[in-house]
Amino acid sequence: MSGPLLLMIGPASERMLDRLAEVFDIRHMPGGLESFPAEEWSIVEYAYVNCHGGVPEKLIRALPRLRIISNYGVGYDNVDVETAVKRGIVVTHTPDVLNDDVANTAILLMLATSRNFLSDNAYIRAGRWPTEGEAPLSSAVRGKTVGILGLGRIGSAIAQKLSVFGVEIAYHNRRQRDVPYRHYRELVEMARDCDILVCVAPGGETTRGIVNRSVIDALGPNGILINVGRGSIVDEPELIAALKVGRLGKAGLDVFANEPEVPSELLSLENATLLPHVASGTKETRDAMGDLAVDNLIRFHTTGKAVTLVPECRAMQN
Ligand code: NAP
Ligand code: 8YV
Repeated sequence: MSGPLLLMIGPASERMLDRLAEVFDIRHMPGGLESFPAEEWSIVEYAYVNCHGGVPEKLIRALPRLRIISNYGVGYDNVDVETAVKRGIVVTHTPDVLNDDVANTAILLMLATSRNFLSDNAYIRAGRWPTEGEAPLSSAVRGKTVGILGLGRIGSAIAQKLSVFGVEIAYHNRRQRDVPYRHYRELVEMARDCDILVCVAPGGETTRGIVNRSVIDALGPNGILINVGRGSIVDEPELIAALKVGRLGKAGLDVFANEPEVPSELLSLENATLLPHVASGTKETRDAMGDLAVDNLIRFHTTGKAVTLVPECRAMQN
């Protein structure tokens, strides 16, 4: 293929590669910048990214003609957007198409965690039912207060789905929204008032470690922490310490501080329900995310305008 060179950072599906190959000359970068021939750095205008290492400042600086970075995922804390904006590089992401599955995963995690489904599953498989009798009782979500950290696209979908569970809903955002749920200016106050805290805020410096020891302690020994946002939002060592001694009741986690590594202490805790970052991981949603990531590149190439720019870049296309 003789089209413009497209740098691929991270995996893409066959469906995506087939469409991209009709337009671009695809080059993969399997192991960092050094794995990509230096003589081609100066001709790259298009980049696709799907990995947590992402596109740091060093990589942007090494590609002087870069014009667009298409991120596979709605969260773009893996891309140095500030440096990209300064260089006039458009950054795109894949919002909305994953709201439903990510919200479903948050609800599944919340129910599985409060109802002890994974430890009950282990209990029956270990043959303990006939010998030890009934498994320990779990806790209902009905009548509880669920605090949502990050009432945006996905957080709102979670709140909507929660409406059939008989729970009270509260939220913490920096800005109050016109919604019928109680807004808390301080996260720690919301944690004090709620039974279940669902984190679905973005990663990055403004949210790093905001679920800290004070927030965890405010949630308390009967509290449940659910995280489908980013691992960096939660102080992971503090979370583990609290789960170990029962200062926090339980946690359901889809995201971790240093993925794909998960601390062994967390793996051994029965009061933690763990998923390997699969909240958007259905075939249908991943296809929709892939279609949008490819649309952004092809539309930008053919019309000069991408489809779903991150907020920091929207002014570039007006
Ligand atoms: P969104 O629509 O931008 O919503 C994010 C919400 O977080 C906004 O309401 C925002 O409100 C709030 N927020 C941002 N910074 C905050 C801060 N410092 N303190 C308190 N609240 C803050 O984003 P979305 O589409 O719902 O996605 C949210 C995040 O979910 C993504 O960024 C990604 O990290 C994560 N995600 C994870 C998976 C997964 O597979 N586990 C899949 C998809 C998305 P204010 O601006 O008013 O504060
Ligand atoms: C991942 C996500 O992008 O959209 C996001 O922000 O975290 C997920 O959908 C997906 O796992 C691809 O890496």
